[in-house]
Amino acid sequence: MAIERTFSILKPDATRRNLTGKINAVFEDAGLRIVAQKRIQMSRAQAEAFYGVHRERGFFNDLVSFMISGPVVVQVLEGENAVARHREVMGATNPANAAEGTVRKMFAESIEANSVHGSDSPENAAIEIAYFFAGTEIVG
Ligand code: RTP
Ligand code: MG
Repeated sequence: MAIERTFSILKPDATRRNLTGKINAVFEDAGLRIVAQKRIQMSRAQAEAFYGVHRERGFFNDLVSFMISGPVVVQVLEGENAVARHREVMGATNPANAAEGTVRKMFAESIEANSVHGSDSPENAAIEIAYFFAGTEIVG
């Protein structure tokens, strides 16, 4: 299995409740290594561009407002099959449907304030990583 990288966000509901360490412990226990990390306040323009694929969805404006409602932690995770492994431990988008032991089951407040983001394909992971990190900021 090839070593892969994925992009991860700890969302404002997670930073607000001081859960970044607990969530990252779940990722590390799942075999994912944090190879880049920074805490930022996203601008509205930055969040709108990041979620551009969802621009036509009814939840878009609320999602953008939520994502800029407080600091987030953006990070790059590395490991075997990292994209799929990360999504597996994040759990379903809606915490009501998330499996036991997943981050969203344990920590998410709602379908919107669901604590974490993870890339959905290796191709999107590369795009999302490049959106927030210079190559020199990633140390594997
Ligand atoms: P993510 O991109 O954050 O890792 O989550 P995902 O793939 O599981 O979900 P996606 O469909 O890409 O949606 C992105 C984020 O939008 C919010 N959302 N709200 N109110 C709603 O019906 C609704 N649906 C999605 C969530 O914060 C979701 O993570
Ligand atoms: Mg998604």
